[in-house]
Amino acid sequence: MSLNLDKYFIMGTINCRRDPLVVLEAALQAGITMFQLREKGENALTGDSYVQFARKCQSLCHAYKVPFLINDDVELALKLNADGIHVGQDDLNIEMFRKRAENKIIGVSVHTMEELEKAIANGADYVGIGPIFETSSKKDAEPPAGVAFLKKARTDYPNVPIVAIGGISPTNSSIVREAGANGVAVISAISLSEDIWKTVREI
Ligand code: 3NM
Repeated sequence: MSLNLDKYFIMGTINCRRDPLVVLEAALQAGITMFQLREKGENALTGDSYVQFARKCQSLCHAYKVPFLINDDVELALKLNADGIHVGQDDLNIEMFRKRAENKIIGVSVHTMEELEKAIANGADYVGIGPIFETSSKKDAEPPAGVAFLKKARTDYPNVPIVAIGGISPTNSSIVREAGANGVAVISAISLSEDIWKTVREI
């Protein structure tokens, strides 16, 4: 699956007010280029219902030829033959996943230049940089960092695929794109949008 970070939608059931599968299909129809299932937090699905929901998300993504990634859960990603994983600062996960799934996409969240360098050296296909702006979708998010680190990362690593995350919306997406991000990753801008078509077009 090819990597296109342009409009990267991340979602779990708790991020939606409407049926999450309806939200996902609307986002796919509107042109998202990547999808990450991030089933986390209070009241998140677990066990069989989690796996079944993941399978449904995967088949929707497949129908629209959009890569389907899973957050953190290496075992589920391998079991479902997902297109990739996104992980935090967990080198073990990267190594294990790469060994068992050579051609899959691996994304890693980074917050410092050392983490970025290490992620790339370990074989990450892209890095996520955030939170750029204030976010209420991640309880343990660090304070908003603005675009300074993003700009530096882009200057020092002109060819590393970078997706920016955290509080990104149609009104500020151009700021992060201009700062050097290849694309924007969003949860709430799409999952809570009243007009998903318009939001996806605008980010
Ligand atoms: N990771 P929203 S911020 C999942 O900084 C996630 O690594 C972040 O949600 C990071 O688009 C974040 O609703 C939440 O702000 C993004």
